Amino acid sequence: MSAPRLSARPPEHLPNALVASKCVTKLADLPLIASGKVREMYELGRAAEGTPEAGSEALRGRIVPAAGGRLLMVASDRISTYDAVHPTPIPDKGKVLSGLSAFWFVKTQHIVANHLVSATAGVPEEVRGRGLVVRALRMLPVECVVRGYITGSGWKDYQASGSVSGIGLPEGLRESDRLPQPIFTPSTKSQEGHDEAIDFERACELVDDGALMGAVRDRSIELYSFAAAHTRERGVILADTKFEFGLDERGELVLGDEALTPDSSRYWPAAGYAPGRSQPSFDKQFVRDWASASGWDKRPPAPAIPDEVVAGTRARYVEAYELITGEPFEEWLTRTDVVHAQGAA
Ligand code: Q0Z
Repeated sequence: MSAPRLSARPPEHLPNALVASKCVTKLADLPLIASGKVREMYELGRAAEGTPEAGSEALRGRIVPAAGGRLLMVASDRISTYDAVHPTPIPDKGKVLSGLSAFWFVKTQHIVANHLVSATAGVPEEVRGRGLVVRALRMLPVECVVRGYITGSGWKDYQASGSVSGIGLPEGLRESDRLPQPIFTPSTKSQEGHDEAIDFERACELVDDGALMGAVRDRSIELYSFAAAHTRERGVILADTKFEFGLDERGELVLGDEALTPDSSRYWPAAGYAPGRSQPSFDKQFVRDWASASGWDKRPPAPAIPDEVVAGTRARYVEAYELITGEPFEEWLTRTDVVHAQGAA
């Protein structure tokens, strides 16, 4: 029995029609190597010739990059609620998310290295603002969740057992309460594509390196604490977030994927925060409220979103960008815009 082939080519089982529908015309040139519900990852090639690495199959098995390889990570305007993607895009959502990731990568460099290479050079014009050039990494097979507040699956686990991810918590916590200190609650993708909570010991086994996993946990908590303190001063609570790390060709730990975006984090407006109930999502609450009231049974296919809900949701994403970064969203668009020379010499 041969091991699954780890390839940087689009999977053969993906119908061409699907690939074509997911690729913006120009990007059809680039090999699509991973796609999620709302974003795509393309291979850009090698920055410099290096020894191609076979990659360790004990590790992720998603993408095994050549040493020095570059990827293009593209955030779409698609939005999902209740695990289903709506057919209606939220204009500029992808740009807001890529702008926020880039902001946090720059802002947290002192905590841990990250995979961001460029938001401009090497980004095809049609995905400017939404696309980030990143270093290809060997991703660790663990999702690094940090929680500063008790909500979602953490709240469910706490109610059932008094602990989350093997970490005992004080008695008497209410839903959405702030935790005495942030906790690291790793997870792993199960077959169904849903996250499966694991404890730290299991994460060490999966990564096959306890010291590395200890560093991953410590960096994750530091990243969360730094970001949560920053957003709290700007009226936004960072309840929890998920990081993904990888190793570069030198074996150094590098923060990858998206970072501290509303899609990988729970952001709550600080105004109106009250423990004892679930909190409204900063970005998606309009869509959730409308979807719940619409009578949709929350099973795919998700319904089209009305114009006023799209507009309100877009405004929330832009507001999140501006509150968190402290700059007008227009600045990000300008920084990533291609300046077309008009008869320039
Ligand atoms: C990220 C994902 C996305 C679908 C693999 N720097 C990296 N090197 C190697 N692999 C990855 C990264 Cl970020 C990697 N994902 C998650 C992102 C679309 C899946 F944009 N998977």
